[in-house]
Amino acid sequence: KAQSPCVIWLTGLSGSGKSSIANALERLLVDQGCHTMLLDGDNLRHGLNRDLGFTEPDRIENIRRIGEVAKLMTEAGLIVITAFISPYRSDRDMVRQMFAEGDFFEVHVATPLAVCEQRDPKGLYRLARSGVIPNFTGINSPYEEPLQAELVLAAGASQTADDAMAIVGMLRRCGKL
Ligand code: GGZ
Repeated sequence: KAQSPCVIWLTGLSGSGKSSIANALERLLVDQGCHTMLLDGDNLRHGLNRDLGFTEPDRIENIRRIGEVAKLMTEAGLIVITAFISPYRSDRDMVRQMFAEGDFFEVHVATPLAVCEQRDPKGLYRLARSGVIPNFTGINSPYEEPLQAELVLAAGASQTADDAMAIVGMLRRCGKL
């Protein structure tokens, strides 16, 4: 059976593992012959969205544009994977509304703040704590946890590969693969 276009929307704190999971998932899908597109900060915030920062209105606009790009790409037949903090519930719900029922999969990468801050791969939490970075998610800017995510990847407990496999399993159960 051919793939059905859909969006796998990863949400979670900085350092939660979204990008690693997104990359591992894309690899698994491509290995099965799927046509995919991965949207993340590297290809969106440096280009289309480079005029946007991290204030509330800018994050809202960031997510709105990403939703529109994801919509175009699913219309082209792709499986779209996104990896953005997307901290506001209303923005994630707004994007969800752009897609047909069952075509939007919200995946909460639920690694706790303490674990993300302990990892601090780019030293951003340290800078946020010391007041150098304003509006840093989890420190002095909110993260609104999903209430009804299609999948919750619990607490930084499992390996990236397992998390990616769990998403593939969900897509299979839902008839997308
Ligand atoms: C959160 C920030 C901030 C602030 C820079 N708050 O770990 P990273 O570095 O690679 O991922 C974070 C990324 C978040 O961008 P998003 O487009 O995903 O955010 S949102 O969905 O909220 O619009 C982090 C870096 O940008 N970064 N400043 N103040 N993350």
